[in-house]
Parts: sequence; C-alpha cells; structure tokens
Amino acid sequence: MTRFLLAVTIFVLLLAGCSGGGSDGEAEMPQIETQPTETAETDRTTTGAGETTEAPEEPGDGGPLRLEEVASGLTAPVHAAAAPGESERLYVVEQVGRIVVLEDGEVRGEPFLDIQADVRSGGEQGLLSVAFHPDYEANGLFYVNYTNQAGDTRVQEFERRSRRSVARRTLLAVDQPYPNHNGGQLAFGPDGLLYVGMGDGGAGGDPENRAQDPTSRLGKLLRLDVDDRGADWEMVGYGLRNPWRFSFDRLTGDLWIGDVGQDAIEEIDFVPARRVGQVLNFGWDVFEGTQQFEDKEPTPGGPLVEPISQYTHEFGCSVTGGFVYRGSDVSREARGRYFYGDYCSGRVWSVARWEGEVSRRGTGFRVPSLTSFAEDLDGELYLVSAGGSIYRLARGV
Ligand SMILES: [Ca+2]
Ligand SMILES: [Ca+2]
Repeated sequence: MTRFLLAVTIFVLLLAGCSGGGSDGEAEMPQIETQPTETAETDRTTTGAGETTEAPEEPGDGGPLRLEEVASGLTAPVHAAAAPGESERLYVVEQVGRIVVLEDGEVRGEPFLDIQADVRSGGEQGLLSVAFHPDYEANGLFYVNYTNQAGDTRVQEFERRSRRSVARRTLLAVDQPYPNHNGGQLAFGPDGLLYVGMGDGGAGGDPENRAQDPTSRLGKLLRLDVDDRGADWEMVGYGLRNPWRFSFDRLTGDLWIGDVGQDAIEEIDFVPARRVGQVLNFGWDVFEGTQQFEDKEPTPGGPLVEPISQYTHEFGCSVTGGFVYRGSDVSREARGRYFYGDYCSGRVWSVARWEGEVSRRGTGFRVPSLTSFAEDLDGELYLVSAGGSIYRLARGV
C-alpha cells in the first residue's frame, strides 16, 4: 500500500464539531470487534515491577470536539514534536528533509535542520520523524529517522549548537529492499530509551517474510540506550508491517502503535507499560489484524498481541497512530482517550480502554492526508496534514 500516492486532495475538510453520541460519529465506527487479548487486561494501577501508582481517570466519551487550524503553508509536513523546555514551539518535520520551527502559527527563522541533500523524499520515503533527548535542554541532542539517497533507513544523532544543528553519529543503518514500508517513527519511552518502528521492508505481503524473522531488523520495534556508547539496538517487538506512528501515554507509559495493514485491515496495538520491553509478536504476516493472512504459524519468541482495535478498508486504507489525550484545553471527556486516524479517508477516531472494555468513537471530522498527530508539552494534541496544515484538537460547542 502506497501511503502518499493515494488521493491527496479529494477529501473535503469537515470541521464539524461532533456533538457526541450521535449517529454521525457512530455511523463511521470501525466494524470489526477485536477478541480479548492477552494485553487487554483491566489492571490500570500497575505500571511496572509491582510499582503502584495513582489510577488514571476514567475516560469519558470524548465530548464535543472541533479542529482549529493553527498553521498552513507548510511543505508536506509528516511529523511534529515539542522539545523539552520549549512550550511555545512545535518542530515540524517536512518530508523533503527539513525541520522548521513553528511559533504562534508562523514559521520562525531559518530551518532548525536541513538535510535535503542527504534525503530521498517521495512516496513513503523522506525525513520521517524527530525525537528530542529527554535532557535536550542540557545536551542539545536530537534524533531523526530518514531515507538516505540510496533508499535506506538511517537514524542519526544531531547536536544543537548555538544556531546550528551538527551531525554526530549514525545510530542505525538498515537497508531497505523496497521503497515502501520504511516505518519512520522515533520516540523516547518513559524508560529514557529511544524507540524506532521499522516497517517490513515493503512490496506487498512481506515477500521475504522479514517481519516474523527475528534475524531481520525489518518489521520490528527496536530500542536503544543512546547514553550508553556500547549499547546496541534491542528488539522488543516483531511481526509489524508498517508501524508508521506509535506513541507512549505520558501519564501511564502505555505504548500505542498504529500498524498499517495490507489490503483489508488497519490496526491499533496496545501494550501496557509493565509489558513494554518484553519481546512481543504483533502478528504480521501471519495475521492482518485478527484475520489470518498467510497459512503458517507465528514465529515463537514472544506472545502474540492482537490489536486492541481495527477497521476495514471500508473506512480508510492506512492508519495514522496518534496519542492518548492528556491535556486540559479540550474537555474532560477527551482525557484518557487515544486519538488516531486514517491517511486516506482522513477520518479521526478515539478509543479508550477501561476496566476491560474498549470503547471507540468517531469524531465527525476529517483531515485530508493525515500524516501524523503531535503532542505539545501541555499534552494538547495536533493533527498534521501533508497538504500543509496543522490543526489543534479543541473544545467543541
Ligand atoms: Ca509473506
Ligand atoms: Ca498485528
């Protein structure tokens, strides 16, 4: 499935605030029910090795929501992130190989990073994400994931020095056999480790069966201690097809992954915080969603994780994972809900799990060419359209 070549302009942006509970939202709910999974447990108070924390607030139904355009005119933005200590800024990743700084809806100054000369951009290739070191304020370190001129994945460390971004070292180099399914997401976990999502290498149907092959770095979730010079990448997930976007819940540390499907099913995977770091098998290419895809057995090595939520291509064609809303500007009802959408249809949904139940809702709005969600330092959410605009999730009326 080619993410970016699919219809970019045919969708009309609907800024319709969903009044909640109405037929509009419900009518576009994904239809496939997931089965209970090993990860769909009700224990919301244990976040690690017996460590007990305050229970998260029960999520509401999302409440009335709308989208507010906060920036436009960007060049094919595919990702955005906030840097520690900089509450007024969003760093916007442009696929061509640039990162620009957004303040008050305007691009400020020179690009923060410009590596266009090193980047092959187009389709699913390009500069795909940025992640800031948790101690960025002190050390100026940040990380990018991009497709190099040879079409291969590079994760590189940069250091911000006064007004320049200086390349320091390449942390990951993975050959890509096909131009699609490059994964692309980088994010620091609550454990301080850098996580990267790797796609299965591309084509269709994972022809060389790399996602279930533990010796390949394709189709994996990997993590690295960037502060340990001797450390290597550790595989903590396999059986992923194209985990284009994933995130950690800033309150609970739970991991949420949007794994792009083949021709039938898009899925959201959920890993509770206490299981993050265990080797888990997300199923591809034995399963697409919960449906058998190839007639074979999963590779042993980790327990099989079924999606917490999935939808068919009746509702879209390429899932864009988002974030659990932990801000305060929207409504209390949105807190604790995981917002995600679809690149092709632009539809946006939210899902919440509470006491063993999974509830899903449509929001009623669509964002054309939805490439990413972003979270600022206050936990407010943004939606990024490759068409050049960024929207903020806002309280509806
Ligand atoms: Ca295969
Ligand atoms: Ca899966």
